[in-house]
Amino acid sequence: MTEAELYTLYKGVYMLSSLHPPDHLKYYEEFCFRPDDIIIATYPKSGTTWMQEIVPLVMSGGDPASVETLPNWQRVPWLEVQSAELILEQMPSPRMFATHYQYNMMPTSFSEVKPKVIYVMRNPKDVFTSAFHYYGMASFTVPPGPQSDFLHKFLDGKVMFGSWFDHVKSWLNAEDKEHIMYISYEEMKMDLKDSVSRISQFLEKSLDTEVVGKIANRCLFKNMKKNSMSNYSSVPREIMDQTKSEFLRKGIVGDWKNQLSAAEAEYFNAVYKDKMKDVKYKFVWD
Ligand code: PPS
Repeated sequence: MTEAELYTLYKGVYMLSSLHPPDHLKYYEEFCFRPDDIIIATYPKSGTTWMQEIVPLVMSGGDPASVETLPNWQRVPWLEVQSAELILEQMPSPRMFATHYQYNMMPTSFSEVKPKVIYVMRNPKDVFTSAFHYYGMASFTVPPGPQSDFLHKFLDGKVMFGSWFDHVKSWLNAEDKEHIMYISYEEMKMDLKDSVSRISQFLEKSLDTEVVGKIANRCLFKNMKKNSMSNYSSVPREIMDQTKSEFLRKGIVGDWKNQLSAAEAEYFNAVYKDKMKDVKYKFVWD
């Protein structure tokens, strides 16, 4: 299957035609946010599922009921994917949503209401590595083909939700940054307790140290991997073939070193340097 068969160009980026048909995109365009909504915004493969575990636990004060009974896509639904079972307008406040949209794709109501956003970033070489395996196991994406081909597609933004560079730059250049928390996958790996604590402060949810510790423990890779509500094990094999690559695959920092050749890493670095030359943000991986 090719890009032309599986993707639609929407606001200049590739979207999956099967998951995001025109009526879903229109619905999102007209969506009305509430001031107490919480949005997890990510470029794919940057830590979305992880945050879909952390934020509900923070908001419930550590009560695991929702993460034990609801799949991640129901407890923190994607705004660009609508399902008949879930009417977002009927969800009680505070609602939690995920989105892979770039900042400039967000609808009018978002800039008017300014709900809280947690924007998760990850070293793009690890995002590439994770995506390469994911595109190989998810039947709704264009198969990655040879790694060198996929590398060019990734660096040119010819993949779902467009270019990593455009995505990250769009959110870093957002207006009204006081309602956006920026955090990286790497910081979460380095100190999950501290990350949970910072997230709870940003969400104005006061938690004692013991609860923070319990949440961090639940959200460790090895523990989330066992949670059938978060590991995509209920998705049929025809849609996600986890015998090819697990959704919760390795969960580490720096796996790109096992994936990219020296020449590929050098090329990646050169593109990165050029595309990120005007960005002042200090990334953990730089
Ligand atoms: S998606 O498809 O965009 O929703 O994917 P996303 O959840 O953003 O990213 C998937 C990667 O995140 C890893 N992951 C974790 N790493 C560490 N700890 C925890 N708890 C965790 N949960 C998910 C997941 O394994 C994917 O990364 P890779 O490198 O492929 O393992």
